[in-house]
Amino acid sequence: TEAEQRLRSALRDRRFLCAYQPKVDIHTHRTVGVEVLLRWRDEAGVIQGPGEFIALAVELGMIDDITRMVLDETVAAVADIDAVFGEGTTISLNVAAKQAGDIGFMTDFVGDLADTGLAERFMIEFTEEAFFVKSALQAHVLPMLRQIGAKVSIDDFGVGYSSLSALADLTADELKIDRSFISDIHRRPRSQIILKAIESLGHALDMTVIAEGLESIEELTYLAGATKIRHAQGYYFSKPVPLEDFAVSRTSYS
Ligand code: G
Ligand code: G
Ligand code: NA
Ligand code: MN
Repeated sequence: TEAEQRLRSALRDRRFLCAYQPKVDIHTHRTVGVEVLLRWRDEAGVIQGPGEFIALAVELGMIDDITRMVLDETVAAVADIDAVFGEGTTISLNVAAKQAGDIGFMTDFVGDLADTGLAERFMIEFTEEAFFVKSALQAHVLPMLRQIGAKVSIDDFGVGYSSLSALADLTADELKIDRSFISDIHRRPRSQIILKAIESLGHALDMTVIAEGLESIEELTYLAGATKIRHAQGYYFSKPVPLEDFAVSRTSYS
């Protein structure tokens, strides 16, 4: 297909690049981490989100190469990441659901991560969907990551179908609440009740709880005043953009 051709040529011509989005402490406004999000420079030079490309890459078996490329680029950028966001900032990478259950791929990936000598700097975000392959994660993948000192995040929490059972069996460091719960939270009483329940569940299980998709001061004020959620990520602080677009140091967002 045409989309397939574009994907293959983008990989060949190195037209993929990494965008970075900070995770910020909503009380101190200090940057606590950064998520790496794949971008693609189209034929006209415009930077595009992955859109359907991630799903297509998974389908075509190209996602493993893409994931390695993201790891390589990020490792090469560590000094610059530290310069922008602060020394030792945790760096989060996404792994697709299908990869999470592929023990061969995950073994190689964890090996690559260990070889960088920087495994302790990294957090791997698995979408809730990945927790469908719970037994592989629990028995193999999470212990391997823990062994090398990398952290684990449960991404997009609350919108999948296995949320609570995943939490029962899997140990993760971070619980990232899906942005559908954060959007206009100050005006949605029923969502507020659910959000608070998720937050207390996460904290009771010893996880860092982070709100995804924070866009407005009203949402921030609500989170800071009515919940114990400490971390947030979203357009309110910064869109995901290439590292060189952070013109000034962003160790904090006050
Ligand atoms: O900005 P946003 O459009 O980046 O991302 C859209 C989707 O693509 C999200 O679900 C995100 O998790 C996913 N995504 C972004 N970068 C990567 C990546 O490097 N690997 C994988 N597997 N998914 C990614
Ligand atoms: O990995 P994950 O599926 O969580 O990907 C995060 C997605 O959310 C990316 O597509 C990223 O660009 C997007 N995103 C990050 N911050 C915001 C925000 O404040 N609002 C919205 N609508 N999307 C966001
Ligand atoms: Na993510
Ligand atoms: Mn997410």
